[in-house]
Amino acid sequence: MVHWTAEEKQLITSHWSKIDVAQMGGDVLACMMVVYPWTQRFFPDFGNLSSPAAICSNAKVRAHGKKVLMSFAEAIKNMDNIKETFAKLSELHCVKLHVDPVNFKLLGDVLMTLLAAHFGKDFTPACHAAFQKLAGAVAHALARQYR
Ligand code: HEG
Repeated sequence: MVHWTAEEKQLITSHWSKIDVAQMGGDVLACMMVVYPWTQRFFPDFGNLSSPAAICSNAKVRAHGKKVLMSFAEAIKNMDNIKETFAKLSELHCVKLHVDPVNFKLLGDVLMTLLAAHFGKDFTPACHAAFQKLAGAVAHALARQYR
């Protein structure tokens, strides 16, 4: 189990409360699809993904991104129990969708970049480290069914 210090928990919850999950979620998923274009193939029903502009304004991309970040919110509510919280989602991503777990990490990296852009100087190294640890725990929990 991942151990969290009181400072890590505080940094994560205080910053998380200041983001717009729908906006950030849409941006994260769109950015993942633009920067790592092979991830687009998991979403064959999403319609027009023909350019960065098309991806960024695609309503299905944005709605799915919101869902993804809402499950990060669940992780934050259940920080001491992330593995169990993601048991069902792990089954979906591993057994049904066959998403290569490398992509979980890439999504986490995109989230770090966008959090840094959003918070600027307030995204201190300690804050970055805490969110990196959270993204790592989420990726690990999602990949659980592969192990
Ligand atoms: Mg996944 C569905 C969360 C990475 C591809 N993803 C979902 C759902 C959630 C979720 C909450 C909806 C589940 C449901 O409807 O029951 N995804 C999630 C998280 C992460 C992640 C927290 C974090 C790393 N997903 C991820 C990556 C890919 C991917 C990296 C592919 C590159 N997710 C994927 C697909 C679906 C979901 C194809 C099904 C979409 C659909 O058919 O609606």
